[in-house]
Amino acid sequence: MKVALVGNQNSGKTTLFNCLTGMNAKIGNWPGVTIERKTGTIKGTNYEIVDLPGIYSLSPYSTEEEIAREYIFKEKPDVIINIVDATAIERSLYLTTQLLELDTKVIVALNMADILEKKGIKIDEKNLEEELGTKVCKISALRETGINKLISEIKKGDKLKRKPIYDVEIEYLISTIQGILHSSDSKIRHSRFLSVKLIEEDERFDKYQTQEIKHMTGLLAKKYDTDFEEIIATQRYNFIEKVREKTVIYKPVKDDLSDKLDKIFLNKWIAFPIFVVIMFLVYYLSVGIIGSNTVDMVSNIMDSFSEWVGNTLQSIGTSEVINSLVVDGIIAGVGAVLGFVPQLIILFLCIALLETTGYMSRIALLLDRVFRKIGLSGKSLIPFIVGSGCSVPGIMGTRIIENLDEREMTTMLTPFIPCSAKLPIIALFSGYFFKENSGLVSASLYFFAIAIIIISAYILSKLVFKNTSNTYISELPEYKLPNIKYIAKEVWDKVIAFIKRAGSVILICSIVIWFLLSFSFNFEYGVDIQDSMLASIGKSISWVFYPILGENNWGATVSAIQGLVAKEQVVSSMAVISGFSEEVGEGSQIFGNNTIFSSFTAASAYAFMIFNLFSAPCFGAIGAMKRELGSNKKLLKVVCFQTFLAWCLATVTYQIGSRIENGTLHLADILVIIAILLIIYLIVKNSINKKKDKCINCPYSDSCK
Ligand SMILES: Nc1nc2c(ncn2[C@@H]2O[C@H](COP(=O)(O)OP(=O)(O)OP(=O)(O)O)[C@@H](O)[C@H]2O)c(=O)[nH]1
Ligand SMILES: [Mg+2]
Repeated sequence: MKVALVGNQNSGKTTLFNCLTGMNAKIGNWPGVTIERKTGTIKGTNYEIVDLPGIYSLSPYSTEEEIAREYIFKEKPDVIINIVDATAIERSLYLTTQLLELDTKVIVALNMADILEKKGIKIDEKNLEEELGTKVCKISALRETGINKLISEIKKGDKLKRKPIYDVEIEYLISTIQGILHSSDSKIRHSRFLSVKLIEEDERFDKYQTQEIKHMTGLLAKKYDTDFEEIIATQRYNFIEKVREKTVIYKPVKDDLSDKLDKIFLNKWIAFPIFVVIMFLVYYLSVGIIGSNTVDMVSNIMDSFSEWVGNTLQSIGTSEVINSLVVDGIIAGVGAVLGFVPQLIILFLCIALLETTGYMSRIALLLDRVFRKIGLSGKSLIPFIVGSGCSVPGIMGTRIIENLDEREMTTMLTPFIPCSAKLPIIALFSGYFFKENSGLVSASLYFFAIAIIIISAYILSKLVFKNTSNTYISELPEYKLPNIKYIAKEVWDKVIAFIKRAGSVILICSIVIWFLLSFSFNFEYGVDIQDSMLASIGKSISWVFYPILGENNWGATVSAIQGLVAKEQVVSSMAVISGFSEEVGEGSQIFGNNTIFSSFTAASAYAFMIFNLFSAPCFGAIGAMKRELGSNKKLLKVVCFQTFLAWCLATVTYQIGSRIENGTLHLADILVIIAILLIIYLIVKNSINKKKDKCINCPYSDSCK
């Protein structure tokens, strides 16, 4: 038996899936969490159950909606459990009316029963069952109530008779078309659904269309003065309204907390400052407070551990090479990254809170108007916030955006948001160079990233992605108290994934870096670090970073390049390289005196962070971008754009920052730079306008596009 979970976004499908299967699929309080189907088995049975992305109708608009529709039609589930958010019944029943047109058995699961009373909503389950002509079960997926009854309903037959929805004439036309369809193919499935689609003249079902059906539809169409798509939709809504009147009673509730909170969080004047303060707090807590308190402690533990391992290895008689591999390579590299786990726990905790409480959707709505002006949609913000944990799910989350140009632009810009793997870089540099202001500096990078995203989106929507749509966000989830179990699981999963990466990718890279540092190209061990393979490679390309660092620093160069493997690897590599320099300073192991990195200044540190923030993301995220962009050519363009932009921004940052540091920044310089930028802007704008004029007058403009 195959059971499919179908319902609107954010109605609780995945929560029910987890409850029925005992699995741990990702849930979240915003629309579009599930973007791929997930299969499991209902506990205590052998029924296969499939969790699908949320849909609002059976006519898909975006990629993940297509997945849900495909499953229903191609995989032919035996039972559809239609999850309906009982607190928003009118909106949810639209899909229900479509599902009831299929030949598949449908059970309506009225979810969120636990909060109905608080919201003053009373639903007569039996009556609703009569009105819809299908089985209805009141459940709470979160509190796990009503679940056994739901499971027992899956086994039973589908005895209730579906109710007519439309006018008598349309119903008559539908049954006539059903007759025609059956006479040409006696085994045809979903004939009622198909007939409605043929009446609506939906192009996707053209292969079933015949002259006879067209003729009959045309005759009836003369009676109505609008097209059938609209008539069908209106009659569905009329049906839903009648059902609601007969089955739902609303009692006035005095204080709806969600409304009250929205008066604050969506207030015209204070909403944006609140967002800034909240994001500042996220970074202040994770990098600032927790960072400054844990960095020394963790580095002391690591020092003692590596000393102990070194002594133990020596005492059992290992050779110098092996000792160095373990202590200077593996422990230095992996340890440098693991030291940031306490900060990451706080960052993950904050992101999970923003996601589950429903605040993230408020920020999306808040920025919707700004984003739409620059060719993005408010929905783009969801990938951006999910991306502060990791870019990969952020990039995959772009599937919820219907418009192709908006989606590709969001895919391209999501890696700009500082992800958790970039946090070690930010924490390391800001902690050392900006000390008590480290929280402020880290938060500044987050807002800098948003500013660059807005500017890039504006320019890209004018130059490349011109067909953006102006879709707007129409749904706001309720504020919900964070579910401790869920948050703990989220944080745990992400921390474990981070530690696993340290134990695999970072470990292997550390060994490679140790090898390249320990040997020269003649394979001599123990050569001066400046003669090592890594130094030779780094020196040949370090000129690329000269404008960012103000010097040819091969160590920083090779470390930044390793960011392609994993962004944490930048820190790990710096730790291994600095361990190889003569002396390692107290508490400031990487930037202490006599290390390769001791020449870093605040300006080059900030510029280096900027480069790592905006340059091409790690291979994992590049792979995700390839999947979403669907072509290597586009991917190459995107990666080049990101890296070139990163280099330019970092160069400007260093050039201005170092002049501020030396006190040699002249107002005249700034004015000349602004004038140059203005001229470039005018030239670009002018050439775009010229191209536009040319296109308007060109006879091939349509095919050329
Ligand atoms: N109060 C209450 N909240 C619930 C219930 N079921 C789910 N939720 C919450 O509703 C939100 C959405 O749950 P999900 O299971 O992610 O919803 P979904 O339908 O899978 O959403 P998409 O994957 O985005 O389509 C989460 O915050 C859940 O904790 C319920 O029975 N009662
Ligand atoms: Mg889901």
